[in-house]
Amino acid sequence: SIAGGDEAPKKKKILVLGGDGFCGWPTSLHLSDAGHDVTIVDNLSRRNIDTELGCDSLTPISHPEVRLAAWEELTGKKIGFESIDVAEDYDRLAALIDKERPDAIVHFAEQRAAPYSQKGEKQKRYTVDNNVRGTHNVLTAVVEADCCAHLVHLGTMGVYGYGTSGGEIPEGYIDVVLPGGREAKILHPAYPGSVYHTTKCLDALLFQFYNKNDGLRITDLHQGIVWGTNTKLTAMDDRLLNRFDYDGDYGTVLNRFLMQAALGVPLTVYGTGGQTRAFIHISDTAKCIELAINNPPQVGQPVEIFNQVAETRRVRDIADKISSMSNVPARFLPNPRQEAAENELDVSNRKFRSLGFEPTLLDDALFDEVQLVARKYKDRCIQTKILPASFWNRKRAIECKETTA
Ligand code: NAD
Ligand code: USQ
Repeated sequence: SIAGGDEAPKKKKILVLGGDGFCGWPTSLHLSDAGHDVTIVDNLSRRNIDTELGCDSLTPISHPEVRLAAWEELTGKKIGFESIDVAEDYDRLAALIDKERPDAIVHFAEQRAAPYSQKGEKQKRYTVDNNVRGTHNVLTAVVEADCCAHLVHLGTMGVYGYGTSGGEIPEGYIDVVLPGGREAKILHPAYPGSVYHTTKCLDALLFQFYNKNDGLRITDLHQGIVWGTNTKLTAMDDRLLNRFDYDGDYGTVLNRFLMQAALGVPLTVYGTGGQTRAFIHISDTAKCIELAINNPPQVGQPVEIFNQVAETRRVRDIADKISSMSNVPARFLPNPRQEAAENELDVSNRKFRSLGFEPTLLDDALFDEVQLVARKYKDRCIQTKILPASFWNRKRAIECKETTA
């Protein structure tokens, strides 16, 4: 059950791990704007990976110090910043949690690109080490500090797998009859489709254990693909701009298509484009996280799981829509990924809806905002970074390289 009734929204002390990233930055501003006392914890690894990949956000993003000073100058509100590697600097993370005793910890601080996680042995190992270790460090630090922080983790719809369930995907749990006849509610089976998605499944088991063993209050948000760039807060000033990933590793499908349309580059549809996925706008990401923070699970309640999605769409339908708006054709590429060519996807988002979430839909004209941003910064695009650059296995790599050579 969603136990919001007895805990009315109040000013909370919130740590936002990964608060310099694409979802974390607008969420930090949203929470600060709502009156919460926010501190960002980030090791800037995402900015370093840009350097490693020879690519950059399409939008010019300011250094965290500049961003935070601009926010204070414009609103009078202060957001703290701690440069801590959640996976590597356990002692500093634990000391921060012990000192601050936050009411809530929002955990975005993971390597989040499926293609990057499949790129090679270095990236596979980094993704597992960074994500699983980071999550476990946070859990251990909360237990050791004996603080009652509510952990709100950004998980993924990808933990359920695509095309495997046949019916509506529930919010986290399914009812089963175990061998011997006992009825039980268990986590939905995990069907990850990349090393990255696998780390989110491993996170879920860590949450289940720490919830059961130590009584931690945890909400896991199974989020769909986030699209859009700016929220009304990041659009207030150029120094607050949010990042826009467009490259083959970090760019996600809808933003990539909108950017490609703005540049007149054929839309990169992988395979038949029959993949159906869940989507949510960046403004709704921030609003849903606020709803989750304001509605923590009760002590003793199992891990709360919400599906953080607005709607589901098929990749080729999105390409058709953007093609007809822009007159830029789609280009069907051999799929660099190992995934079902076609799948249906029906997802419940009843819990957020019951808390008042009114999702922004793809038809709501926000495409214009993304395309305006893409057009404004199109000279920053390195066109050679648009094609896929990571392959799920050797067979996929050979097929793709032969076609795109
Ligand atoms: P992002 O890469 O833009 O942001 C992640 C942030 O975490 C970066 O600023 C990075 O520097 C930081 N970080 C990573 N490892 C860290 C560590 N060990 N210590 C400290 N900081 C660290 O990613 P995003 O798109 O903002 O995604 C945030 C979270 O939301 C991720 O966990 C991701 O799995 C989840 N999510 C994202 C999407 C999406 O479409 N972007 C969809 C569903 C779920
Ligand atoms: N795709 C294309 N063309 C492209 C890019 C992608 O056809 O140019 C296809 C992919 O093959 C895939 C689908 O679009 O079938 C989605 O790919 P994506 O890169 O937009 O999203 P994904 O890899 O699933 O990952 C993103 C985020 C990740 C988050 C996940 C939510 O990077 O952090 O967990 O979305 S979900 O997909 O619901 O699991």
